Amino acid sequence: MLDAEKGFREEWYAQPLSKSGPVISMAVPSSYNDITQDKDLRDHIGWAWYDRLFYVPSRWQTDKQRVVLRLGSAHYNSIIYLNGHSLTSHEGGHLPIMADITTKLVYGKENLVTVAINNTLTPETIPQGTIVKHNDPSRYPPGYFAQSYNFDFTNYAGIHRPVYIYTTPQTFIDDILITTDINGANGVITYNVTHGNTMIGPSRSGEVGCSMKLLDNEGDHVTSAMGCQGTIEISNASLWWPYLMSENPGYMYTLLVAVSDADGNLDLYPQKVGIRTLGWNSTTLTINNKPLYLRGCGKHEDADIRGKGVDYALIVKDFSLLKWLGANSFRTSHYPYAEEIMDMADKEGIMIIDESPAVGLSGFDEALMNKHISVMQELVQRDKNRPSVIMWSVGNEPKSNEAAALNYFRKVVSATKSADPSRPVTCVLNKPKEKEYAASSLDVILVNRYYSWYGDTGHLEVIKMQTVTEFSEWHLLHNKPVMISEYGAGSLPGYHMDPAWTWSEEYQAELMIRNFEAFDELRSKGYFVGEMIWNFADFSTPQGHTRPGGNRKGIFTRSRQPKMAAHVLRYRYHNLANDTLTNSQAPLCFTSVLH
Ligand code: BDP
Repeated sequence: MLDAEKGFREEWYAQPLSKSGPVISMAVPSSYNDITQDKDLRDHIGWAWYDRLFYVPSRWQTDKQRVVLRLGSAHYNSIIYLNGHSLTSHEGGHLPIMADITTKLVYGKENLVTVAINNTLTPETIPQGTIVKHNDPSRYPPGYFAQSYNFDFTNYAGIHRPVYIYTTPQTFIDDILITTDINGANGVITYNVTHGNTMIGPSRSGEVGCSMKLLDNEGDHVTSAMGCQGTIEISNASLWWPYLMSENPGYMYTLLVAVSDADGNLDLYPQKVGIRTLGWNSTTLTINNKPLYLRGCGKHEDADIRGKGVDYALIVKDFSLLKWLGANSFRTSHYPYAEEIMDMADKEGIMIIDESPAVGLSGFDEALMNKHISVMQELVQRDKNRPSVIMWSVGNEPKSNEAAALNYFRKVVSATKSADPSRPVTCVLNKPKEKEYAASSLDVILVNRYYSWYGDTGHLEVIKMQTVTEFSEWHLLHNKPVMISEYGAGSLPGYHMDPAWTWSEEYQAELMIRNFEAFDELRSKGYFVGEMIWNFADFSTPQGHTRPGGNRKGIFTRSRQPKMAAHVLRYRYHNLANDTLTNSQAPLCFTSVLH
């Protein structure tokens, strides 16, 4: 029988793991599931242990450096030890874990970091899951259990994002909050820098001062300012525009923040700043006062071998494909993505609907709500300064037909708005609008609909009618902008059937074209603000008889090769971009989609 607590009881963290038993090599960052030939490791439920010895120079101590350990994310529940002592713990994957380790290090020697990670999901975790215990001894071995969960992607586990140890001076920049505005042709940057001080060594510090230097995207000096809070106005500012809405999308200044004290400590942080405004009302979303139409994809962090591990080549490839498609946006379905991905989005001018890991929630009690609010606060804290983030999504497809969802979503949305009043807040819905309790709290209504796939399968001819009716009614009911956040069909690359038949490339492509007819009619009504195909690429799911090798609704294969659907979408997105440009009088930079 499995002894889940063995590692804690035997204090595996007290020495390198290899002293407690056999270890295997593991890549960081990566999910551990698909790295080896071992089925038990792929399907593992429970604790996994990582460790690493690392050398710390004594210079860091003589220079009185503050030292920080930062994990980009680890999934799901992590306990971190340093040199055999408990350091910190974190619940939830997809968001960073940080700890000041200055006084816990041994300088000029090797140090040991140990991380215990548990991927078990329960009704109290976000996302939720259930451990199903099978007690029938005639059918299952003793103690047999399985993990089940209500979402359609593999619950990959491990240290998914880079781990850093970095230093700062003992007086350091703790946080920077940037907001931006436009005043005629001028850009306005408001900043608020908070700083901290470690108590190592006697400090004569007294006064701490902040100074700012603003550089343009070539690194040339624009202006300077003093003070930890302030406003900078830039004449004839270059604004942050989305891809295909300007000749120069993703324009960012660098605010070089300097914090110094009387001891001569100087901490510098180059904060990227994209100047843009967002607006929303009952029909429209705007960026820099121009109406927005989102042409995008739902995505996943997903690849073979690596699972959800950060992979730089894949990030660049995905952005290259998004731009090839003419997409201007994606949703980080169904959890916050790596900061490396968000950096690319800022730089390339790809707009993001930034989603929390709250996928498929039900239950809606107070404990879950408080946890959900903390996750939203962590997410806002991480991504608040990113120009690419144009909307927060508190979750995907909650069971919001449960009456308790009303109060629950009011509070989660309102807490998100207090954390960041500058962006609209949504939640991706799929319940019938007649009995739905989250929508009334949202700024923009996002709905997933799979006409002619999960319902009326094979009847592509009903898509237009059903989609137009559905989305018009959502708008009528709530008087808010609406968009389709998921639609699509599975297809097996190379499988062709004409007339179209389910799972063929033709069916997927035709389903999209029928949807486009509906979207165009809805757009002409003036409140339909975007469309996002499900999904950018095929992705891994739990094994199941409706998931041949995973979810096959990708317009690209898992290895990022286009299916017929990708060409169809490319044609539409570039045409839409061209339309938007003409309508908004923005400079034309249409890329031909003809081969
Ligand atoms: C939607 C979910 C998404 C699934 C998709 C599907 O939001 O996670 O992968 O359905 O069934 O309901 O393909």
